[in-house]
Amino acid sequence: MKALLLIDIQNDFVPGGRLAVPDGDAIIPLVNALQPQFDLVVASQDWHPDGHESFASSHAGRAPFDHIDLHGLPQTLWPDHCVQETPGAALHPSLDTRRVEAIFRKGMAPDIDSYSAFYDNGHRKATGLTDYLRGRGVTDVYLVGLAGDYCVYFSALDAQAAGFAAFVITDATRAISAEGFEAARADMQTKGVRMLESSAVLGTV
Ligand code: VGL
Ligand code: ZN
Repeated sequence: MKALLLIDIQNDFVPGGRLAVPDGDAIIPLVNALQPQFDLVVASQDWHPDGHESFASSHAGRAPFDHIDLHGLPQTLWPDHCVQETPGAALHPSLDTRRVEAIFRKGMAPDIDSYSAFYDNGHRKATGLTDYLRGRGVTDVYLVGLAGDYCVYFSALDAQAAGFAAFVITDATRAISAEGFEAARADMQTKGVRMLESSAVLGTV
């Protein structure tokens, strides 16, 4: 069983949003075209309370993209983004959600960030996605979405570590930084995550 995970395809992560990933919206037609190729489609949604401690605005004297220690974990500080119930936190209106059977929300605990759709950054609390996928008989997990150097990256590592075969569809993701994605790609490949292009899935080589 093959599952497609749609990672954080939300208004705040596309141009015009509060934490825009360059060209982030360009993946959406491809993501929509890919969905029928899979047995199961699941989405994740970054879903922060107002005042989340990953926001620079929660730390006096700090600016977005500063690095701090947050309760013992390294933390990049972000612009306020994906605040619960705001338009920026909504899934992008062009994303076809008709096949999306479940949406896993993350980043709700105010004191810890959560890049992966499977766990918070301290691996303390599971979202339940692993059990959900196992319960559905999933063996292979394909990842698309935003951002390639953060939430797609950490979700792919957790999928592979959980025993799924993990695949990142590289032309259906965009990164906050190109260098960040090159480092992420190298690390993912070292850990067994495979990279492929959508043409390999769509049969349009
Ligand atoms: C993300 C930074 C902060 C992501 C979420 O979806 O990649 N990045 N929160
Ligand atoms: Zn976030």
